[in-house]
Amino acid sequence: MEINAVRLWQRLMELGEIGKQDSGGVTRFSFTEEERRAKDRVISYMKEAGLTVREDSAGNVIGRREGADPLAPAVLTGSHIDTVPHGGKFDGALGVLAAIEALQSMEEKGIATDHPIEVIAFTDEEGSRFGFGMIGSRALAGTLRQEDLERHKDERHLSIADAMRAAGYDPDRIGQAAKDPRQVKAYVELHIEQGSVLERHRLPVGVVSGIAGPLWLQFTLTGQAGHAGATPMNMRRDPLRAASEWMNWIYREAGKYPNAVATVGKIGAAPGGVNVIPEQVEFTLDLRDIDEAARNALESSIWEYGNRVCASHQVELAVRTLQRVAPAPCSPEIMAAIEAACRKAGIEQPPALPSGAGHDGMQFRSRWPIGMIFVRSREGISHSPKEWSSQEDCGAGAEVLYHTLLQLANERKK
Ligand code: HGY
Ligand code: MN
Ligand code: MN
Repeated sequence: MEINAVRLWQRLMELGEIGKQDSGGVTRFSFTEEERRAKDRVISYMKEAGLTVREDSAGNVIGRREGADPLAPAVLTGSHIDTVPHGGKFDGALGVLAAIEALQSMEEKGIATDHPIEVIAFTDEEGSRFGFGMIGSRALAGTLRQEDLERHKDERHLSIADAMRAAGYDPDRIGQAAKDPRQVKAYVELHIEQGSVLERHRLPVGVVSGIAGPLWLQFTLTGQAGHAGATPMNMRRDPLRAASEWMNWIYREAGKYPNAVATVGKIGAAPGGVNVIPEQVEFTLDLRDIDEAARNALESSIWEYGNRVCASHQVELAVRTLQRVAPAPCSPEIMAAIEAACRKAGIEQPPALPSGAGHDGMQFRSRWPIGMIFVRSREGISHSPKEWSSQEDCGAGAEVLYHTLLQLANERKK
């Protein structure tokens, strides 16, 4: 094995202590003190690996290893170190730390590459704090807008811009984080699968064929508050009744699509009294499919049913689109490089599989080729304190990333 799997594991466990909760999970939201400590720890690892480290105007931490040809476009790799609430210690962190491990191993072996390689820890991939994710990768792609930073707010009504300023960044400078596509050759990310395909195949590593696109909607239904005891059932304008009928219909409808998934992750009722018919209900919908046409068809049927069920309960409906990310296919060339790297790592015939989860790479879909390597997740569990991948599988994934980066960084651009 070319990489040092023990060092990688130690760093994974160390980073997993930052933001650790009593639940055993990890909570590290963007522009918070926990995230700052995690970034500083990652910066120290990057320096140990001999990388030149900088933080861009969007808070992305970037470690660069020069290539023989200083003008050659860079090969990018990395992932995120922010988490969902009570998340696991592998989601995102594995991709950042394995990339650092790969470059440190190259350095220790005195291996040069033609192209420079950059490891990036992206700001706020999850969207946990502001309901708007992939902030750092959007900034790198040049698609992050000032209005995005003002529009999305956290639970304390602080905007992304406010939080950036409080953390010492200048939101007016986010444009400076954009990368010129001519300066980038490829992007490849190692990530846990967060599903159970690899476990079913009894394989440690897989090659990602494409990334399903998340659509996040926020629905607000407004009816009439009333007395729970004195208001007959047929005289109510109950938004929670409309919402529950709608949600059940959404789950059944999504089940008719082969690759679609629909999740209501957040719900709130106001004023929130046991004996009060709610006046207002708000809930979020996370809708995904690897096929954009299927997701669009499902979305329009959901809107149609929603309008009907709200009208039947005389409830008003307002909708906000929080984020709409198109599904992203992976580059066949990078997939081939990963397959060759698997053979070098002693893993024959790794399966190609789609990613149901979203990832930073999808922000680059129309700018430079992207690829992803998956590592087996125990019982397919993620976004949970029970998220787990073995030391051996993490090492295997990092070994495949090492060989993939060497291939991509050494091939002369055609
Ligand atoms: O939501 C996702 O798919 C990713 O974990 N941000
Ligand atoms: Mn995640
Ligand atoms: Mn992730």
